[in-house]
Amino acid sequence: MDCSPVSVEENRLESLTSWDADWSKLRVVVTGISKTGFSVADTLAELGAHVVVVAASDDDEARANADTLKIVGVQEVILGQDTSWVLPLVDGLPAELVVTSPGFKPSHPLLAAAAEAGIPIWGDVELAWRVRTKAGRKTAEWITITGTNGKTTTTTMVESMLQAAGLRAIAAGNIGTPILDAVRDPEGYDALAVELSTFQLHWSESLAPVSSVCLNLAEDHVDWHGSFEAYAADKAKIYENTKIACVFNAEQIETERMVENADVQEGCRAVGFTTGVPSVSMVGVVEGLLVDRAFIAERKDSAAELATMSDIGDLVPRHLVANAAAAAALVLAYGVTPADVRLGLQNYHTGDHRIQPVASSGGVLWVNDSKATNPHAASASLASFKPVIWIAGGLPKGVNFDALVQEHAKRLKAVVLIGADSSALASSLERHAPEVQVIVTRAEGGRHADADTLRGDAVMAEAVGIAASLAADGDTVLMAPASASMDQFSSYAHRGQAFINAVRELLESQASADKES
Ligand code: UMA
Repeated sequence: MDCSPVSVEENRLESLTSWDADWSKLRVVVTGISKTGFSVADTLAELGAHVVVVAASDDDEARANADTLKIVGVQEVILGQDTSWVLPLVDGLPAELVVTSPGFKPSHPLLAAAAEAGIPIWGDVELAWRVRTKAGRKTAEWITITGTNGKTTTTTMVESMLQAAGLRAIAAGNIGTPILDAVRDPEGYDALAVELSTFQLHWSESLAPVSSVCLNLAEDHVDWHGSFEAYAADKAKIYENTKIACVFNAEQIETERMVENADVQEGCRAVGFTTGVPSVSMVGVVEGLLVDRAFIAERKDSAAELATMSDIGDLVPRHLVANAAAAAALVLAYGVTPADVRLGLQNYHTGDHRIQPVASSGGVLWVNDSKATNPHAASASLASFKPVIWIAGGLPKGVNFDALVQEHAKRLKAVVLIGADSSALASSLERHAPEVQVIVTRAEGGRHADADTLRGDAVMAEAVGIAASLAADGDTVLMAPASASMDQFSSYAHRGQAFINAVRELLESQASADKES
């Protein structure tokens, strides 16, 4: 392989700042062939670039994507673990650009070789920013959201508020829809609610959002970034070049420091969000109302009502209030009215069985995330709470729980295992969270028979009872099984409903016992 320094035509990449620029025959290596890699290679092929895709995966999905990409004009697709370490040539010459999927660490040999050879590396988000303007299509403003926890909720709330204001808007980015898919929409959008991971921020330079937020900062993804400092530095990039408002967490000084150190556009303001009473230039909460003390003329001595807690939901945990305050600040900066902030919150639904608060009693929050049928989904909900009594287990589908347990061991107070056979999860817990108490329900093994779905209800009632005996003020009991439901329930909805019923029955019986005593 030739890794000698490349002669990128001076300024060629600098001039590539719109869809209509001259991308033809640009030699690009794209890493990854999943969501991101596919969207990047497809975009670049349409732009006339010469593209070689490299990915370690060689499964059916990767091969199907490779076939499609070749049809749309991608030069070559190289699949397989061993070949994925090597930076390939394009048209027999060194690449002029690498566009990487977020899953590739900067230390990955292919990226390290590109850096060594002086080849610029972008992420899909940098590419999307550069192609966002196109003659005959609307150019969307971007509202960007990052943070260790709560990104997806806040991004979805922003989307809902923008849509309530009658704008053509969509949530994209780390949330699941690749940003290039949103940018390439034929009609175009007025605004995009863009969830960004640090992996994506790391490879982004040119973004200039209308408003931006880092919701919070906690140790995460250190393996990818190399250190917590490097992770925090990439998170802070969210604020660079912001045009109107950098929104920070007034309860976490680190995010305010990021704003102070950011290079923003002339006139951009720092706006705080808080779950407490807001100071001037903040959105916060006064007597159960979400209020704006940042975007009203009389902010020195008053605040304007945006919404009530019941506009957000029946049961509103603190982190959801924080997310709503941040989302409100982001869209108010863009010019959305208070009435549309309220309407957006009213329209916003996390949906049944997806991180659904079920009850709050004696300082214990009960949350149903039956839709978390795999470790990744469970990870997202575990990340929202601490300390957690975790009800988990079920049909494991052969997945590995080690990474999930390792990542969240510190937030676990206890684990209650359901499922006909949760030995895989139990052994991960034994290895990676040996200090955490694990209690197994007395479920018998085997699949349920249709006539026997009551067994699931009994299992769940037992799990809820155990969790209640362990829970104390400030704890969250989270049912996020990280596994499918079919071993003991007819569906994830049945499992979720069993949890809801069991919690309600338990709390009712506790309340009547309290009354009697
Ligand atoms: N690959 C390699 N070698 C590597 C790593 C990956 O060859 O060392 C290849 C795989 O074989 C596969 C592809 O790269 O072909 C996978 O790429 P990817 O891991 O970047 O995943 P995508 O499917 O492209 O999804 C990514 C985000 N995933 C990650 O950042 C890990 C998705 O966020 C995002 O929704 C999607 O782009 C669209 O923007 C997921 C995520 O877990 C939800 N994000 C993390 C988080 O939220 O904590 C950051």
